[in-house]
Amino acid sequence: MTAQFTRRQALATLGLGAAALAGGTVPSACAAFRRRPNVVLFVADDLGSVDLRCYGSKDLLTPHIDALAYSGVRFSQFYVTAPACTPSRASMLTGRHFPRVLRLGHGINPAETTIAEMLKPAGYHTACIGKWHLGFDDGMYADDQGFDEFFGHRTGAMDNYSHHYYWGGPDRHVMWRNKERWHEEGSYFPDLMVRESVRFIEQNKDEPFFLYMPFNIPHYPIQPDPAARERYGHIENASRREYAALVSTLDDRVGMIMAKLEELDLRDNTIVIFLSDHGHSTEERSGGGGSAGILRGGKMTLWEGGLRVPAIISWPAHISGRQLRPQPVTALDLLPTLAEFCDVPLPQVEIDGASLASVCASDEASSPHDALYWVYKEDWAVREGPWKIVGQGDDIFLANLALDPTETIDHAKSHRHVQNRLVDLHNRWILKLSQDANVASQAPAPHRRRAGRGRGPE
Ligand SMILES: [Ca+2]
Repeated sequence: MTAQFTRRQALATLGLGAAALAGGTVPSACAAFRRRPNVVLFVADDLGSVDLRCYGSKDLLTPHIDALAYSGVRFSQFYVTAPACTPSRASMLTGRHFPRVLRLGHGINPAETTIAEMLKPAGYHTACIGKWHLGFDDGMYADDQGFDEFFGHRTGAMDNYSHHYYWGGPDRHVMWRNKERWHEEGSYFPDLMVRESVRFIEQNKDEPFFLYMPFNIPHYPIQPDPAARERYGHIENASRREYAALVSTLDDRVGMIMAKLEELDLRDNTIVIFLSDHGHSTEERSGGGGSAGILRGGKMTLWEGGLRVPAIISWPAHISGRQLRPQPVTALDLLPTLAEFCDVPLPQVEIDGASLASVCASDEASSPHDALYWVYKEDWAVREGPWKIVGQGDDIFLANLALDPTETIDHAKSHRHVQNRLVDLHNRWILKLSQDANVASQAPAPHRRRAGRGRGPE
C-alpha cells in the first residue's frame, strides 16, 4: 500500500474527496472535516503583469499580497481569457470561454452556472462585494447569479467618492445593495468594500462561505488612499506615483481581509485566490502608470502583457507555501479547481478549464492544457508549448515564448509549419465554439489563409 493510498483512504474515511489530496496532510484534514473550506476570491482591476513586489516590481510596496503569495502557490504563466474586464471575469466565474456564456452587451447568460451557483447547494453563503460588471439587465445582476448578497457597482468605472459612473453621460449614481440603490456619498468605496466584507465574514464565520471581492482598483479613476500616496513621494513619474499609491491601496485592503480571517481563526481552511482580470491599462484616463515589465502589450491586446497576470492560490491546510508554478494555466481553471477543493459537483455543461489541484501539489505536474485559445474583437491567439500565434486581421505573428518572452521576433515566415498548425488549432476551436447554441449568432469567424501563405518549408 503506498503512502498516497493510505492518505486517500484516510481522507475518504473523513468524508473528504480526492480534492483534499492536493499536497495536504492528514492532520490538517481534520480541521476541514468539520466543514468545507471557505473561499475568498480577490480580483484586481487592470493590475499590470509584474506590478507586485512578489512578481518582481522594484518600486511598488505590496507586503500583504506578497505574504499571501508566500503562503501558497504563485503562478508565473497564469492567463486570463480576455484582455478586458467583462469577458475575462465571465470566463473566470463560469469556467467557460466567454463567447459561450456572455450575451453581448447584456452580461452572463442566466442559464450559466457561476462559482457561486456551484457552491450554494453545498451550503455556502455567498457574497459579491465590489464591481460586478457582468450583467446589466434584470435577472443578470450578481444577486441573480448565485450571490446571496451584493454590495457595490453593477457597471464599470465608478467614482470612489460620489459613486457616480465615471464614463460618459448622463451623470448617474451606480452603487447598489442587492436590488436597492445605496447612498453613502463621500465615503471611499474601497473602505466600504472592506467594511461589508468584514461584516459578511463575521456573520458567516460558523458556516462555509464564498466571498468574491472584485476590486475596482487600480482601474481609473486614479483615486488612491491619501495615506498610501505618502509612501511614494520619491517616484518622479507622476503617473507611476499615483498608480503605485492605488496598488498599495489595494494591497492594504487585501491585508485587512486577511487579518480578519486570522483573527477569526479561519485562515488555514480558507482558500484565498488573488488575480488580476487582465494587464495594465494604457488608456488616457488611466495615466498609463502600470507595467508589464518585459512583456509586450497590455489591456485590450492579446500580447502577453494583456493576458498574463499575477495569480496566487493559498490554502494553508492543504497546499504548501512558497511554491512557484511555471505551468501555463488559465482563469478558466478556477471553477473546476474549486469544485475539487470544495468537493462539490461540476455544473452539467462542458467546462473549458480543468482542476489545478495536481499543479498546486507538484511542480512536476503537467499543465492540464495542450493548447490555450483566445479571441478578442477581431484578434485571436493560440499558445501551444513555447509557440504563441497572434492574429490581427490578415496579419500573423508567431512568437517562441521560451526564446523570446517579449514577443518581438516573428517566426511566422521561418516556421510556416508551426504557423499552419496553430492556425488549424484556432480554426478548429472556432468551429467548436460556433456549434454551441449559446454563441452561434456571435461566434468569431475562422482565420482564412491569404494566397501564398501555404504550407511552406520551415
Ligand atoms: Ca479590468
